[in-house]
Amino acid sequence: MKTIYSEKHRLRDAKTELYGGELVKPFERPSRADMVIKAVRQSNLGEIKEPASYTLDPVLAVHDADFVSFLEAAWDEWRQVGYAGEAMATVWPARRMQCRVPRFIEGKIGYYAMAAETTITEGTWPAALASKDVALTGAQGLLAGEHGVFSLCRPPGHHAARDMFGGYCFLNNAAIGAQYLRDNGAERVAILDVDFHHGNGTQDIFYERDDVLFCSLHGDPEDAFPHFLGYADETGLGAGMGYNRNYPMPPGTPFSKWGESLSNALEHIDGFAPQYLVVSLGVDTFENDPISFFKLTTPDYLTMGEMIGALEIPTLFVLEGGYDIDEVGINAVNVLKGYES
Ligand code: OKP
Ligand code: ZN
Repeated sequence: MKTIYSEKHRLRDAKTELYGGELVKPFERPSRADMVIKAVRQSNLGEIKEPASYTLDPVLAVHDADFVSFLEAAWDEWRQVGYAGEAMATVWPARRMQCRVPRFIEGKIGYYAMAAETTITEGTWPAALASKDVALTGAQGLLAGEHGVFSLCRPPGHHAARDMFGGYCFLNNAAIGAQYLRDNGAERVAILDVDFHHGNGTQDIFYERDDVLFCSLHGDPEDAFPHFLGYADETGLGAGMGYNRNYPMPPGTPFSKWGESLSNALEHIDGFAPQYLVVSLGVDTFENDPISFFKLTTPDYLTMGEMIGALEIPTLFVLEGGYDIDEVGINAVNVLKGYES
């Protein structure tokens, strides 16, 4: 399997994340991708390719234009105010307040943020652009007939909604890739999100559509980020009714239980008969992940890959989370190895 990878991920190198009331070094840091590409090399998974460059058109196919313009300009606008720190949201259009985009950057960033932990910094926008190129180049590989491609995206994307960033995400790489497949001939595309966190952004983008099936396995929003989406009763709206499936699971969930949800999701995906599958591949379900609460082990990721591979659908794997720096590479590559076996 080919891996698409860009060194430009390094441009996303925030100094701060708001965590537990403190500003800490971000969990989502460049060394994550270093560990994943190292594991790809050591396992001889296959060729490693630079992404091609794409215009904003495939981005604007899933994100609102005003949101994209905001992301592009946010750091400059923040810097012009003279603030010493990284750009961070501190105020939101909460219940019964006006949902308008204010002029001043402090208001604007609050309008477009879904959480406060994720700062916008100098290289964030170019890194996000490169990350979507990695996803799109992977999608192009599927269109060219490849059976599986790994898009080693960083920053991740699945929390990014049509008009919101946060949860370490800016542009929704998996959604951009899935939409690109749709726009280039595929009638039906399924997205399977195995990251520990609910893919609220991806759900948001496709919620009213029946051409893109979204299935997400994740920590119960009662207990886990993003807390305000990801319940089992969110099944889609309008034409999209029945095309969204959430599998929330409790703290301590081991693979024996998690795998039952996966089997169920895979059955539905199989019944949908998509031309392509996009997997939002987060490995923060790992037992030692510092910010999550499932109990998957390193060999479980091989089994996960085998189960996905049994569907025999051309699959684009898009990297999402995974914060145990020492194991993120081996766990992610195990899924790909399992898929190929
Ligand atoms: C991004 B991805 C935990 C706080 C969680 C944000 C997590 C973003 C995860 N107490 N903060 O889905 O891996
Ligand atoms: Zn996650």
